[in-house]
Amino acid sequence: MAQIRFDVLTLFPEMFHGFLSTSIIRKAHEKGLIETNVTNFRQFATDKHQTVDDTPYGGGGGMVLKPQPLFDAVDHLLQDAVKRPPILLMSPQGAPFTQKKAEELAGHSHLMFLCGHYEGFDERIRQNLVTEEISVGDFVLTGGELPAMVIIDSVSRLIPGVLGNHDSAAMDSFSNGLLEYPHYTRPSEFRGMEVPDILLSGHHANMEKWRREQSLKRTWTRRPDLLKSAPLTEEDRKFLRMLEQRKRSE
Ligand code: 4H7
Repeated sequence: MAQIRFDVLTLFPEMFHGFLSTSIIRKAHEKGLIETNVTNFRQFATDKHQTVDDTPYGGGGGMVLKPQPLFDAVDHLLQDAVKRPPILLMSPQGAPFTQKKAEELAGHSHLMFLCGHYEGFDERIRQNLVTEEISVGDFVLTGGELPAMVIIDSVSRLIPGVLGNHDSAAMDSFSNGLLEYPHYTRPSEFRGMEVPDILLSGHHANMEKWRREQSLKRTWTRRPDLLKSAPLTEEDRKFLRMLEQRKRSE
């Protein structure tokens, strides 16, 4: 049995085909570690035009997703489920998605994603079907499909066996609370642009120190907010005080 099953409810299942059949996510399926089931909830509409949306009560423009097709789709998908999974609604009004949330979701064996288009969902879907509303960032998209793929991707790579040992999830940015240090590969000089000498020195301790300082400097410059919660050593703090001092004396 797969470690985790993702059910996706969308009007545009084809948006998921490329994503699910590429690279690491494809391999995770092939290894039987993850299972994905994408359903077009239009098939649960009951009229001959397969209507899933309607005009809003109270007037105004735009269309609203009707409750019935989504409630019926969820009932159908969960008819044999022993336990109700978290039912996630992707929306700009949701709680911000973070690495911590990805780790929490990766602890479940089943997740369900509701992806909407149009102006939005009938509020009864939010209140009586959805267990969590999530936003992947402060911007507006035409639908919830890309956010669902973002979440499926970030959760899948946390499932044991999905990543190779080399790019294991414990190794990356955010697991240490800092941004990543710069990476270089051969050649040591390309169009006059050189690789920092220290990385060519072969001196392991110095290279590690350089990488740590580069991570700290990058985080300090680009995302100082992350420094408040990152686990820092006394040596890290000393380096950050040096950066502050250097800035003040500029
Ligand atoms: C729910 C409600 C997620 C979903 C409204 C979804 C950004 C994010 C959507 C809407 C999303 C995110 C419908 C509001 C289209 C905007 C033009 C789908 N956008 N939409 N309107 N940040 N859009 O996670």
